[in-house]
Amino acid sequence: MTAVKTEILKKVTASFSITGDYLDGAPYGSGHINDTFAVRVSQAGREVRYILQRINNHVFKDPVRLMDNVSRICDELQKRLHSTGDPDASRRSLTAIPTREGYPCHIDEEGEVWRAYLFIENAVGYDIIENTTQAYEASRAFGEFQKLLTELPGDRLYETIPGFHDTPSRFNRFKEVLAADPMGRASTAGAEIDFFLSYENEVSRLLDLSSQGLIPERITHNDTKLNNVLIDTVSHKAVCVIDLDTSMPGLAPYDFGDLVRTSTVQAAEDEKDLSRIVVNRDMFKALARGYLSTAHDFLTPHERDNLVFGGKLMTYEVGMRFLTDYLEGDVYFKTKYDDHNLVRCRTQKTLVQRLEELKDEFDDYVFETAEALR
Ligand code: ADP
Ligand code: GN1
Ligand code: MG
Repeated sequence: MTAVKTEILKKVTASFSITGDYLDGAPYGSGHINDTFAVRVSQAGREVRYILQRINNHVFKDPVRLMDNVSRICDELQKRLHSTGDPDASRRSLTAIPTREGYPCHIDEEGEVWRAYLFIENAVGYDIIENTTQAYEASRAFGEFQKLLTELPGDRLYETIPGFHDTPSRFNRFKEVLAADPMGRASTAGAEIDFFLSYENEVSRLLDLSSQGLIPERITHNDTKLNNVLIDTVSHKAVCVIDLDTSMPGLAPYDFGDLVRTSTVQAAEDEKDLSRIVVNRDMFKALARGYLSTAHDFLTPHERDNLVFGGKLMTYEVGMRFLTDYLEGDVYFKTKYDDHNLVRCRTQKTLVQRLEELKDEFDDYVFETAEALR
């Protein structure tokens, strides 16, 4: 993250329809893509927080169209939540604040694109899963997110990153970068490269089922890592799904899959001690129960039968993306040290192996849980 001075945050805050006196602002959260800040404003003596984000325009080529998706999704969520009389509706979806001129984002003198959201208070996102309540709640919330968006009116949502979960395209890109080896790093990642190359015959499974009409396109979140859902600090219920930048057409197993990747192991995504990459069966079961509690009504049998595979595929895919980024010189994900992406890749590789060992047991559990809900 390029450092952002507090005067800049103050100026950017002033460009949004935010009233009151600016107090301060600081980097916030642990996302890998955008630059996120929490700013504090005094409104008639009451401190109010906002989230300001500098959208990564290397990753998102058209932030204005992206914000159009976000507004449509948030409006629909609010409409649906209000219609059920939810007393906490305003905390249950993001609310973007327009600029003073009424635009969804602000473009600063350097061409950087900013947006502002109401800060959702008394709720936090977890980087590492702590208990099965969190697993159940996170998964229930992402299932509900899909459910509430099944009838979104209007055109197909804009694809903010084309081919985001097109694993075969990502596989080809990995091979291209590997062949070019621009940083001369391939020799330091031989075992990882061989591992990711060896899955060629599995990378297109979900897209093949989709093109055969067996798995439908839906509006999915596509980045369902655990810290992209905020959980109430008092009730421990999931409050709000956040990070809607990749919410767009996708397949249900992608969303369940990234939950499996990020919520079944009680270790960090960049854990170096691979003996700590142990899949907690109870976390998986809570995820399955939570997701099916909200998604069971609309899931087709093929979607349901591929949820567990989604976990392996999403873990494989992001592991390969970390490896590709390592080979390319760390141009996509934020990194904290030289081989950070390689370390992340190794963790994902280990998790793919662990998930393969549990595949049959997990498939059976999903099947039985879904049958019990019929
Ligand atoms: P990234 O795409 O970089 O992951 P996110 O949109 O996920 O960015 O935001 C980064 C972090 O900021 C989140 O993990 C969460 O902790 C926090 N955050 C984002 N939006 C809000 C919000 N509206 N209210 C409270 N916290 C938020
Ligand atoms: C990124 O934005 P964040 O940190 O929630 C990435 C995901 C990866 C994830 C790995 C737009 O998610 O696809 O799975 O890192 N988001 C984008 O932690 O590429
Ligand atoms: Mg995030």
